[in-house]
Amino acid sequence: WREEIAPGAVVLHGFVRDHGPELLAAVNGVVAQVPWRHMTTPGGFTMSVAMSWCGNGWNSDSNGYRYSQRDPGTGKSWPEIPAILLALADEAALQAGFGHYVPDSCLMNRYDPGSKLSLHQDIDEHDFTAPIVSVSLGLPAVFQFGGLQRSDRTQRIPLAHGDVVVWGGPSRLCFHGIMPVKEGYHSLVGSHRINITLRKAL
Ligand code: MD5
Ligand code: FE
Repeated sequence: WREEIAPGAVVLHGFVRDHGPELLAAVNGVVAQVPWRHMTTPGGFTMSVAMSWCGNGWNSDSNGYRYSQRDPGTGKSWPEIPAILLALADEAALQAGFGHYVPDSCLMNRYDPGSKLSLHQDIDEHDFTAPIVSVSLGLPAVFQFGGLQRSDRTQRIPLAHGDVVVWGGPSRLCFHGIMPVKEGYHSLVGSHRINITLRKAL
């Protein structure tokens, strides 16, 4: 079912619950080319979340964060966004009321038990009028959803395998994070949570 948790933030519960195997195959195809990696934050910390990506890729180093069309190491373009992810993003955005959606970047996060994502805003994309479509697979997690100021109070939103959230409108720039993922086992994904985000980055 569809639940609007704040203006512009729409949870599509179970939206891709029946497509786990195809989605995981798409993730694994990308990960074969862009292996999971733990990025270093500009502050010098190693993230507990492992990342991969396709479309416009992601870089974080001492210079900060930015998106790039190519792998700065090899000069080659990052892999294309798999068709199943483009189709899912378009359907989810449409269903959430944002109209047709064509993302140019897809970031994937792998959380192992204990991994977390501290409160932050996604502000490195060029077009804040476009929503971000986020897909949860595997172990459940508790999402922290705040306001436009870091100090604003946060709601805790449980996210399960197959849930899709569309973050647009006034919620696009809200602070958010993921609480440490609890130990567990998912029959398809194993001891991980995987989150896929589709974005308009460049
Ligand atoms: C996750 N990933 O579950 C989340 C899902 C990230 C990240 O936060 O940056 O990789 S995306 C959640 C999101 C995106 C944009 C806006 C808001 C939430 N929001 O306003 O709460 O791994
Ligand atoms: Fe984020």
